[in-house]
Amino acid sequence: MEIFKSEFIKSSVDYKDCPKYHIPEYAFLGRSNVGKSSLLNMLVNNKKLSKTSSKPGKTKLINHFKINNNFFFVDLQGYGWAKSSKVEREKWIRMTKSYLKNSSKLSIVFLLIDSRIKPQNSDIEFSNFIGKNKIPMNIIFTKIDKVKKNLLEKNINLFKDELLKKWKILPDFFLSSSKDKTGRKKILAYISKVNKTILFK
Ligand SMILES: Nc1nc2c(ncn2[C@@H]2O[C@H](COP(=O)(O)OP(=O)(O)O)[C@@H](O)[C@H]2O)c(=O)[nH]1
Ligand SMILES: [Mg+2]
Repeated sequence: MEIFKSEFIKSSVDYKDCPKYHIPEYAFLGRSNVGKSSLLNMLVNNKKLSKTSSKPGKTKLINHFKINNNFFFVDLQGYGWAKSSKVEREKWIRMTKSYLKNSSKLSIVFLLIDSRIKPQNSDIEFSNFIGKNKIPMNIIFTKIDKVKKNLLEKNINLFKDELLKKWKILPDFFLSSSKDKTGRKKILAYISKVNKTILFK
C-alpha cells in the first residue's frame, strides 16, 4: 500500500467528539515517549504530520488523521506521564479506555512497546484491558535501532511471558524503528490487508 494522502482532521477530548466519518480506524497507543507520533510520521512519510517531541505527554488526547481518503490513523495521548498529577493521569487513562471500548469503527489497536526495557505494568495492564474487551490488538516493539539483538529478544520474550499469563493465543508482533523505517512495509501491508476485508465486505 502506498500512502498518497495524509491529513490531520481533529483532536478530540472524548470519544463522543471524534469525527463522524464511517471509515475504519487504526489506533496507536502506548506510554508517553514510546514513539507513537514518530511511527505515524514514518508510516505516512511525513515528518510533520503528527508532532513528535522529546518532551513526554505533548500529544493532545485523541488525534484523527485521514489517510488516502479511506481510513483513519488515530494517535492516542498515551499513558504513564511522569510529570502530570495522579488525578490527571487517571483521568486520561479512563478517557483512553472509554475511546477503546466505544469507538465502533476501531479496527485494530497497535500497542507500542519500548523494546529497550523490560515489561512495564502499565503496558501489561492496557494489553489485558484490550484483550478482555475483545478489541483486535497488535504489538509493535519500537526503537529497535537503539537496542542490541540479545536484549531485544530478551525483552520481547519477557513481554510474551507476561501476556501469556492471561492470553491463550498471543497477538501478532511487529518490530519498528522510525529512524531506519524498519517495519514500515510490513505494518502497512498488514493494514492494507485488514482494510480490504472491511471496505469490501
Ligand atoms: N532512535 C529512535 N528514536 C525514536 C524512535 N521513535 C521515536 N524516537 C524518539 O523518541 C522520542 C519520543 O518520540 P514520540 O514519537 O514523540 O513519542 P510519543 O510520545 O509516543 O508520541 C523522540 O525524541 C523521538 O525522536 C525510533 O524508532 N528510534
Ligand atoms: Mg506523540
